[in-house]
Amino acid sequence: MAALADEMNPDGATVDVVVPIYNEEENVPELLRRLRLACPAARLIFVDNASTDRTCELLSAEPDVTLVRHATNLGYGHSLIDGVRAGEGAKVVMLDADLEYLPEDVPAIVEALDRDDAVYGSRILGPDRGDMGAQRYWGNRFLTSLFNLLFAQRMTDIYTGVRGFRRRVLDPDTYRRMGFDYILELTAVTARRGGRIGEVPCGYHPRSRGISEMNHLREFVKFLYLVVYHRLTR
Ligand SMILES: Nc1nc2c(ncn2[C@@H]2O[C@H](COP(=O)(O)OP(=O)(O)OP(=O)(O)O)[C@@H](O)[C@H]2O)c(=O)[nH]1
Ligand SMILES: [Mg+2]
Repeated sequence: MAALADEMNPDGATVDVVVPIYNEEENVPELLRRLRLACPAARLIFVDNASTDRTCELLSAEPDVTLVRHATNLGYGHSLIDGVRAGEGAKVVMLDADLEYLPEDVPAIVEALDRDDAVYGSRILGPDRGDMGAQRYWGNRFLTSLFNLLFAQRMTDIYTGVRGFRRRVLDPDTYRRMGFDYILELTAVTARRGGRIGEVPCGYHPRSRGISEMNHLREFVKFLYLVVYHRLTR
């Protein structure tokens, strides 16, 4: 009991949900509603990456939300790292803000963190894998297989947008990659520590609102470089 109390936030939450967010004003109301329903006991930590729309205005009006604000765009990875720093829960779940991933899948990740230090939501194991589109599906399968080969894991979906960690395996001061490539670094460092990265099925509804800003080809090429780099150096 004392150990559990040590792992809690001051407000009693043992789970932090970290949401990196950038220009998602259209998604904020539904995201908040569904997150509160799905994870009523979690601390909700949003990291705004210098949005230029009303994202911040909407979030700052919510008393139960912890809002971290970047004055300039510091990258997706930097947002996740700052979100982790802002919380204290023993379990941390990172969830994209654009509702491509389901807030309703967070509780299964939290539960699975009782078994593994890291648990990723897998679209491949979930009911919506057909919605990924051929390019994204095969690109992700290829990269995940390469990662498995080099890091002795059995993952199916490394580039998912929902993943959880026991806080004790996260080390915010040691990461160097601050963009989308942070996910590769984070996953590689976690795997190199010897832990199995578990998975649970997750849903996936490709973005219907807001604008995708990510350059997938550039991230693909960067991944190839980084996966070999991390295997050789860390
Ligand atoms: N693109 C982008 N997204 C950011 C940034 N900072 C935080 N985010 C959030 O990170 C999440 C993932 O970004 P997306 O652009 O949706 O990336 P993605 O899901 O891989 O790409 P799509 O499938 O095209 O949506 C979203 O919830 C964004 O709001 C940023 O600097 N750039
Ligand atoms: Mg997205």
